[in-house]
Amino acid sequence: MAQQRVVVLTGAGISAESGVRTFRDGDGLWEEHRLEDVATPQAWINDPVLVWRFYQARRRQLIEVEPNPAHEALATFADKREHITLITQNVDDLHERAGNTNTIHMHGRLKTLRCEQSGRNEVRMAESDLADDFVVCQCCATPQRLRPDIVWFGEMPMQMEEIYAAVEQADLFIVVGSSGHVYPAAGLVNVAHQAGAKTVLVNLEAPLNADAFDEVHLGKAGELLPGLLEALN
Ligand code: BV8
Repeated sequence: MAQQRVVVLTGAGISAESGVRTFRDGDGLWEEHRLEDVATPQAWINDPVLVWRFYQARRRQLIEVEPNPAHEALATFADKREHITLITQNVDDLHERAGNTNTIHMHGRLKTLRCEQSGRNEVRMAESDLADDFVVCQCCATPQRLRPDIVWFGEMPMQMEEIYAAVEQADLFIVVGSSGHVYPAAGLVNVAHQAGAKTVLVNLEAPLNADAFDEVHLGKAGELLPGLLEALN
């Protein structure tokens, strides 16, 4: 069991019990904003102030939230495994704060901002970086306005080669807290299944792609994940 290659993919549901809003639940982020207005490259061109304020509000919230028992259980589990890859669709830093290292943030991160001139990203979470005004880079002779270091709809997710390589080698593929709406993330369970992995889902409700999983555990990640991972050790 210890030699098993494990890949874990998390979504907004794993951070829900930390108080981070999900996207598609009742009080989700997409209830207030049309995704096209705040999470696409075109939105950033059309109304950078609206997009910037949407992300600045979520960046400021990072300071108020803490990892929950699901993040902690995952970090403890990963500590004991030799072959584990943690991929998250989330842009918060709760996996890192729970102790996970080298988490793959396939949809980017709220903590870092990206210079569109140089392509470099830098952590910018100082008080002065979190106001509603734009923030400029420190890497160009003429400071450039920084953009959120987020993968928007229509943009290529990060580290896809690494992600496919890990999923194709997996013996066990666990998804925690995702509605299975967004591709290519929602299709990774099929890649894992094709590669012969056992596929397990932990989610509050049955998501769109529930049928693709060998095992489905419905409930809160903070309540189910600790016991489930314990049983795997
Ligand atoms: C891509 C950053 C090409 C933003 C995000 C037209 C043009 C271009 C592309 C497309 C197109 N039409 C469709 C596409 C593909 C598109 C897509 O999938 N659209 C959907 C809406 C149909 N995908 C893309 O554009 C992607 N890029 O395709 O590029 C490409 C691809 C591959 C190779 C080469 C080129 C880019 C997608 C990334 C978009 N950016 N995030 C931001 O965060 O502001 S996606 C966004 O949704 C978040 O990152 C989030 O993580 C992600 C998925 O949502 P979930 O994590 O699942 O969250 P959700 O709220 O939906 O669900 C929460 C779940 O948790 C629920 O099921 C709930 O029951 C459960 N839950 C709640 N509480 C708990 C719980 N579970 C357990 N415990 C609890 N306590």
